[in-house]
Amino acid sequence: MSPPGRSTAPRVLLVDPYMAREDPMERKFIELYPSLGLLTLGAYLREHGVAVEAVDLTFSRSTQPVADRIARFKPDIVGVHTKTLTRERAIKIATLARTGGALALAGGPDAASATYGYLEAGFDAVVPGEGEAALTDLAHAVHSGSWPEKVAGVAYREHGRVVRGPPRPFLRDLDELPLPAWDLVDMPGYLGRWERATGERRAAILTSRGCPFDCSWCSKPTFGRTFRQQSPARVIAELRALHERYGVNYVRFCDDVFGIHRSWLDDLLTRMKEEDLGMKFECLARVDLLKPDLLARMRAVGLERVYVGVESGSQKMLDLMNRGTKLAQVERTAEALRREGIRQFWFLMLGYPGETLEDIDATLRLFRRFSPEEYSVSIAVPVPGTRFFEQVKGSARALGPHAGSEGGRTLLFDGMYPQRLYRWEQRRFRLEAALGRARSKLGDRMVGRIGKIADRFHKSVAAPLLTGDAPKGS
Ligand code: B12
Ligand code: SF4
Repeated sequence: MSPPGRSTAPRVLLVDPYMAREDPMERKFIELYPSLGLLTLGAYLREHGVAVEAVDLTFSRSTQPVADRIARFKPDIVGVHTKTLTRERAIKIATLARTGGALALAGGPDAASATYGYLEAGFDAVVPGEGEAALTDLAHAVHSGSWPEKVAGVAYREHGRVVRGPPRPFLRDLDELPLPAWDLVDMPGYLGRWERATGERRAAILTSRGCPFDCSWCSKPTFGRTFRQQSPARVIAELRALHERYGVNYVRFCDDVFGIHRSWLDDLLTRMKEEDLGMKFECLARVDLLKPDLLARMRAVGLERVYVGVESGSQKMLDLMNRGTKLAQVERTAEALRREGIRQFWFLMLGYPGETLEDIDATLRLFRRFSPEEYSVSIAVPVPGTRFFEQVKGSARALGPHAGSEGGRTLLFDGMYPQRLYRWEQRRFRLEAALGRARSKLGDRMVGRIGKIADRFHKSVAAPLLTGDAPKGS
């Protein structure tokens, strides 16, 4: 691939096609962080003799920066990070790569679950799993003129079907990963944006890969149910580097589930306290792991906000989702979070098969009882590869090109009730959240009365109309 006379190091251009201005969610949440996958890939490649550059389109308006960089850097490989939301743009970048004489390579969650689609749409190859070692080997192979077929962990297309190279085992020790190559992206841009919005310099960090739990709707195409974590010492080294190099004073732990092993977390918290970096933090965790005494410890070390997958206020639904959590644990955790003054962000899900109006009401009652500071109520998305998808695939509608915006907002399979009912239910949660916020101004009695009127209207007018159970003539 590379012309004679070029430097001996292979060249890889990494691209994040995500553009914040086009993310429908972005209007609500200002949560922008560079892709940790790409930063780690970049650092690992460098450590293994590959020249790396990156184009992160997060703050861009077009793909022109990619075309410009391909022309200047002349990479052997253009490696694109993929999410369903950015699929169309990723495909456009594959064309730019091939036009520029580079191998077009896709990796990341969407290419892992739709490998064939990416290959058919113009990518030469896909890394559907962990990327560091596979991409390093591929870069050296391509640079020396061979084709991906010999490289473990790489998929490509041959005679119209996907051929997967030999399987590649996961990295055994995550401590071997170098610190992310933050210099590849516009860290001052990200940090400045956070600072303007919150007064804090926020960055993301990952301490583990994978998740051993088995929620039936969760898609985990890259790491499956495996779980590996870095040592607390390695995590501290990364926190220190972020603090010293970039003045970061707030971190988001981006693990699928933070602190799965209590002894590990206790060790990390002790070290964070000793290190005294003065950093606040937030994380996503499960209610069964967040014991009240642990929350108190975490609060003392700087925990500000926790994302919790509450999902439903009905135990029957939690069981159907194979969530492995109990309502009593949700209640205990929500109470402890309130007591400790830690912000709680609840993830709730509507429309999962088996859910009745009574189950939705139970979720609303739970929400009303605890009034989390932040929340998101999505409509269950049957992602291919999950048990949920298998259950509803007969009626599932494929995620369209705007899947990122549809996912979670639109009913993508034949659910128990019509689409309009779920839209209405989402509005009920919005009203409930607004009432919760207005409680201090309106007082408990007034909020209670409005809530009761809304409930009566829902039960006697809206629900029958929206589900089609309205008496004739109504
Ligand atoms: C942390 C996180 C976030 C954070 C930070 C995002 C970021 N910039 O990294 C926040 C909250 C901001 C976020 C936002 C969004 N996220 Co998010 N997020 C995650 C989460 C929990 C971890 C991501 C991560 O760092 N993983 C660890 C790294 C090491 O893994 P990785 O990125 O997959 O990369 C490895 C391999 O995939 C591969 N690889 C990746 N890219 C490439 C490229 C090449 C060329 C190669 C060879 C290999 C390769 O190698 C990497 C290293 O081994 C994942 C779930 C998950 N476990 O992956 C969801 C996840 C990635 N997010 C998802 C979504 C949908 C979003 C949003 C689109 C939501 C929205 N706003 O609508 C946005 C998009 C924002 C963006 N910038 O892209 C989905 C994507 C699903 C899909 N098929 O598209 C996931 C999988 C969650 C899920 N199950 O639904 N997210
Ligand atoms: S939803 Fe969370 S806890 Fe459940 S399997 Fe997925 S990552 Fe693990």
